[in-house]
Amino acid sequence: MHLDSLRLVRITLPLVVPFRTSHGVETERDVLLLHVVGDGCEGWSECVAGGEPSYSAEYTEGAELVIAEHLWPALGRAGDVTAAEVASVLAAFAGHPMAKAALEMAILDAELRAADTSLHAYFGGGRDRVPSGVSVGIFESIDTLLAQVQGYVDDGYARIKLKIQPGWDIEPVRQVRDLIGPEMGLQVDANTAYERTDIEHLCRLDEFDLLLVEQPLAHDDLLGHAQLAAASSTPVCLDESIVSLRSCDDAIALGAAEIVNIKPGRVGGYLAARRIHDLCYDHGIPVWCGGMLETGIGRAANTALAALPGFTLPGDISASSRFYARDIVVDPITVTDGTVPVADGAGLGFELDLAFVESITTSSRTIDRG
Ligand code: NPG
Repeated sequence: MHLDSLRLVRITLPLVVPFRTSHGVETERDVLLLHVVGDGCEGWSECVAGGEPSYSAEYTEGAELVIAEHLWPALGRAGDVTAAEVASVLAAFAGHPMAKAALEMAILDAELRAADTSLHAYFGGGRDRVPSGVSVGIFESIDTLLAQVQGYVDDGYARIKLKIQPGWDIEPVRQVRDLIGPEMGLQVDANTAYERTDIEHLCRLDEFDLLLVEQPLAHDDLLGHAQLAAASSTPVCLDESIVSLRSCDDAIALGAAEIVNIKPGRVGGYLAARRIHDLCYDHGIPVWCGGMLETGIGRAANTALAALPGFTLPGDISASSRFYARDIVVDPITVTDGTVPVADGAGLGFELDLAFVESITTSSRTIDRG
């Protein structure tokens, strides 16, 4: 594709309820959208970086800056580029996987739309619906948590994921397990809130028959996760630690990853995400698709990824209404019988509600090829 211009659009989307994790509370998302034009085609994407550098070092403002000042000019200098070449052109720059992923994603959307094909077909087809899980934040009281969980059970989700942190773990998990019964899938996510010295404590989660415990220790503590995996009967799943194909390969070899959460933004894009899926599949390691409070753009692409055969566990691909009163796509994702449809329209499979995007735009700038 010959790249002509890139528009960087910032929008603010309020969350329907505040979302608290071990990192803090989010009440709205400051989202960076990318609109790439070239060769008579166009593509959109969203950058999944959050408003603050808490989940990872990336954040919206920084992502916009590095794209505008470094990544986009480098793509311009590279001549015509395909989505498959974006990662190698941008490899000269350290870090910034979410910013890089957003550029690859917009170019991929443009290419697929030009070819009138979907990301689902590009990935080889597969299932046309995937199981949907919901992620539940931390609350002031267990009663409030139970009321929220009951609402999601009534909505028909296939599994519940609870955010945990020291002081909010054994008791909330026990009561949620009692509420939803022994059959329903339940898992927990600590977002790196524990230390190696907590391994014995974390083993107390074993009695609740969880699908997995996600990223209890620091992102760079593969050995600690391997020690927990050896001590605990609950499968250890890695999220923040998996930043590349190599880190995934290492984690599997060390016994630190019995399950892997794949988030395209965290690993530099959907094409790297696919390769990580293939690696895990070859090793018999189950994977599932994580969520980063995406709008309908990212959620559509996530459904296509989650249709691959190694995604044997429900993803964090909840209904749009779980987080947003109004989405920026025309056909927001909904959950039926615990599943969501895999987007199969051309490109990443969404249709943007441009008028709504415009109405919530806080800044917009267009950069030419340069
Ligand atoms: O459904 O998108 C969703 C939310 C899933 O809990 C979720 N995401 O740590 O996995 C996580 C968490 C997250 C949200 C991480 C936003 C980073 C940013």
